[in-house]
Amino acid sequence: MAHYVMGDIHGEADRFHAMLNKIQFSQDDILILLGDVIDRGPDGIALLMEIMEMPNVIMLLGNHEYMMLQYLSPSAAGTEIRRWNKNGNAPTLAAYLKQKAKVQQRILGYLRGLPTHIELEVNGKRFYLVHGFPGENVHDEVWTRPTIESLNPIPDCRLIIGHTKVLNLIQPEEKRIDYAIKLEDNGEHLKMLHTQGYINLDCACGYDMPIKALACIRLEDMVEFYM
Ligand SMILES: [Mn+2]
Repeated sequence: MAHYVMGDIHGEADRFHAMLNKIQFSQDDILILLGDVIDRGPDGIALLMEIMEMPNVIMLLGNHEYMMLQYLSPSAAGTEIRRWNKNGNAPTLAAYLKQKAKVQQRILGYLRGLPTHIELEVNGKRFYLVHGFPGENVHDEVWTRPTIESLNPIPDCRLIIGHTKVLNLIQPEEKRIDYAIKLEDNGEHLKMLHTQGYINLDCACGYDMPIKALACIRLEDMVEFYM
């Protein structure tokens, strides 16, 4: 039995399934998803419906699921409509609207019940997992971005996050394209980022970027997997 953590999937079901296969994920294992299962890639709703049926998967709320809930709330404000529209919602919204009302309600109920963080202990090591960064409320935990220098505010545990693309943390904006081209030329992809304060798993899955990867880490031995 092992604990696996995966970063932002953003609608890439093929990569998700290939990763499950690669880690030989079984019913005895536990998988924690750091949120942002939906948007950008094509399969967000199909992925959500699959994950909802997996009893050994713990999903955390990402800012994209949070945006979806706000957008689909009867009292959604104009800014909430525009925000999700600007953030790659098209494939998710189209697939959601094709579902029967009952299924739509099940999806929203599932998303409303998602925690924003989880603390767990594996082999005597403590972990705090969250989509954005530890914070005081839902908004802060799903939206906050660290810098490369940010330290872990939660004592005595390793912090594992998603949300902020590794590339954006390790390169200033004007150097990102050159860096990405160099990685691609070398046949490499983005890897998770280990800083003094946290481990970031967001390797740009779901983006139109040749160097993207879906990242996964096994908490027992901190072995990393990429797909
Ligand atoms: Mn994301």
